[in-house]
Amino acid sequence: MLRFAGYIGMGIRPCNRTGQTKFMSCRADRIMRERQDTVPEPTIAVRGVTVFREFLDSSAQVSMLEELRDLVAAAPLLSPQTPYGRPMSVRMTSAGKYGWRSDRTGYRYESRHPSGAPWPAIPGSVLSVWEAVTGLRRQPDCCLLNFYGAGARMGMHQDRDEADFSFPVVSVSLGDDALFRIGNRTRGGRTESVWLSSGDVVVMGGESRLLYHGVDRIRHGTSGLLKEGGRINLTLRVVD
Ligand code: MD3
Ligand code: FE
Repeated sequence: MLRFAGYIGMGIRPCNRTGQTKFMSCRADRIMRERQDTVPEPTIAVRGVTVFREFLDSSAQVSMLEELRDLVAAAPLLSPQTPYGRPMSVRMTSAGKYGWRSDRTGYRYESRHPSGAPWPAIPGSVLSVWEAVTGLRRQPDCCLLNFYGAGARMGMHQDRDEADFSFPVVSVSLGDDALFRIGNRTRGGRTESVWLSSGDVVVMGGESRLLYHGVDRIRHGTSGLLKEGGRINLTLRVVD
């Protein structure tokens, strides 16, 4: 189901504090053996952020999307407000032990959708990506689903609502192309931008975990995956 089109190098580097380095290298060895008959496409690493281009082929994208439709049916998309009272252009929902929420009172993780229902389980296809690129036995606590319709964007921010930054954050892009911008550990300064396309997987680990980042724009209608266009980004995080 998964196509390991990206070169597995820097991406397989979670925290060495977990004491799983041995397990990791075994796994990396196995992936490399499995990969010997495939031609690795180059993976880009920008400031330690690793991009696995077309990690998911189109059939894997379609089957993941089917699981995401069930997820959104169980936990409908929300239009979050920023703590400054402005509406976010990205619509969001979550799966897993925690969902990430934003409203007038701030950003936080919560155990339930505002409907009162617990968040649905993280789909198996999504957990497979996490396992393949991180090699961690620890599963993520949160799968945040961001939906970008025409004109949606996400301002520069850090992901720092989690307890342990030694765990990586993994992102899966589906649907329309997005211009992703990567900055620095503090706000401002020089940035570098990368276009992300459907099926790309990004790993932010180690030094890159606390870099400012954002999504400047979406090229609406560049992918045929979603009939009405739009982009879905999944971010997987260990929360506590
Ligand atoms: C780089 N989402 O949900 S994912 C977010 O495409 C978020 O929807 C964006 O930023 C999106 O918080 C970007 C890629 C990403 C996620 C976390 C990072 C890049 C990161 C943390 C550190 C550096
Ligand atoms: Fe983020």
